[in-house]
Amino acid sequence: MAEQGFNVLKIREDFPIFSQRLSGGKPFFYLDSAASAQKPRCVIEKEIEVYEQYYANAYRGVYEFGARVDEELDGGGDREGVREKVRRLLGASSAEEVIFTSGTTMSINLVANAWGRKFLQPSDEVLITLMEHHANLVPWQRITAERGAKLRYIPLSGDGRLDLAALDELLTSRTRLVAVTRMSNVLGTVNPIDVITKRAKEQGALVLVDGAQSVPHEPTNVLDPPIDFLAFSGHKLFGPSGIGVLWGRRELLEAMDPFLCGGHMISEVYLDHSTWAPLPAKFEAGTIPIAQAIALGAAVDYVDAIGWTAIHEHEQQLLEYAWDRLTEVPGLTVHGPGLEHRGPILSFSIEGAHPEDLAQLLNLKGVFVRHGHHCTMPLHDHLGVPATVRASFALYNTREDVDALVEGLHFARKKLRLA
Ligand code: C6P
Repeated sequence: MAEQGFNVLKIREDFPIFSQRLSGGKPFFYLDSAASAQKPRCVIEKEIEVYEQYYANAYRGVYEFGARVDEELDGGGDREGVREKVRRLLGASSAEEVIFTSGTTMSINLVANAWGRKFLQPSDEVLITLMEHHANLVPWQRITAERGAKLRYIPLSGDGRLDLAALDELLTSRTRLVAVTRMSNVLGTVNPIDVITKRAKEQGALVLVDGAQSVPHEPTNVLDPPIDFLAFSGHKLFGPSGIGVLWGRRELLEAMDPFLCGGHMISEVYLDHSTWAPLPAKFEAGTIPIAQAIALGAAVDYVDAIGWTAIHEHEQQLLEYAWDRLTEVPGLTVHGPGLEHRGPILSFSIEGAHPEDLAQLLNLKGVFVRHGHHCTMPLHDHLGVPATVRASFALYNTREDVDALVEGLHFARKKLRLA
């Protein structure tokens, strides 16, 4: 698929689920890709291929199937491995810096435990933001408490962007790590990682980027700006669930102790001590999700073939269309910044309507959205609402999805006697 050839209807044909109908033959409108994205046929087929043609454990068997699995993961012959595909996706310099995890949550927990437990001292500070997903908040809460270090938060401006004016006061020589999301899963806010990284480096702090929401929507380059860790989940990038990635700078990963211990992550084991395998095995204890990791490679190839420019343009146009159309719904407030500072995520409240009622009523019209606190309780406290409704878009969404959302909201308001 060439970049100029982006055709959303053709794209939808790549996703078997979009040929499904609801009971009674009703169509559905999937607006929950920020929670998990649908899977193209190439990803599904790749996973089936593994199970049907050469399934075996990874990094264990020298026999033909075992060797094929290892080749799919790490390359060999003229086959490019998944790790190399991910390296390219992230603009990293070495595939050995790509660690397979179960997802963003595991990746961040790995850093908090393996780096934090070893390197955080009682006078140190970790700086995160008020818009973080619990996956980039609770691990830091726990590890800073355990190490006697301090957790500080970058506040938000009135329109849901980071208050960068507060950075000078918060980011000091005591800051060891800044852990920040590139794209908020609620506000859609796209954070200026370049500005944050520059200021962090001036103070000698490391930077961890939560790429769970950004990696599926924009090109990623971990070397520009030069961050230290990046986490993302395969299932939000049209890949399988159960597989994710932690990328880390080699010298940091080498200095860290393992997080989980067991098979594959060791070099030598004696009765009284063990030594660690080189990267990436050191952080991949036990059996990785084999077929899922291999199929993640198919997902990376899929977005690669479509191209980020085409994906971005399509999603931005859809976002603009949704932004305009939602203004037609009386009493609706979209949380977060204006279009120029956000990705394709729209969380909103409607005066007098409970988010769960809205989600239920939208479901009656086949419109699938998420409601709740979206694993961001401190952010919702800041917004002054316990929950919101969220519509999120991916490369396969259309204006029809937006129209269905708006019609569904009019229907919901009527049902709730708001209209
Ligand atoms: N957000 C959402 O509906 P996992 O669950 O490990 O794949 O991803 C965790 C995670 C971390 N950071 C951000 C910014 C996220 O959005 C998520 C997952 C989903 O918003 C599920 S709560």
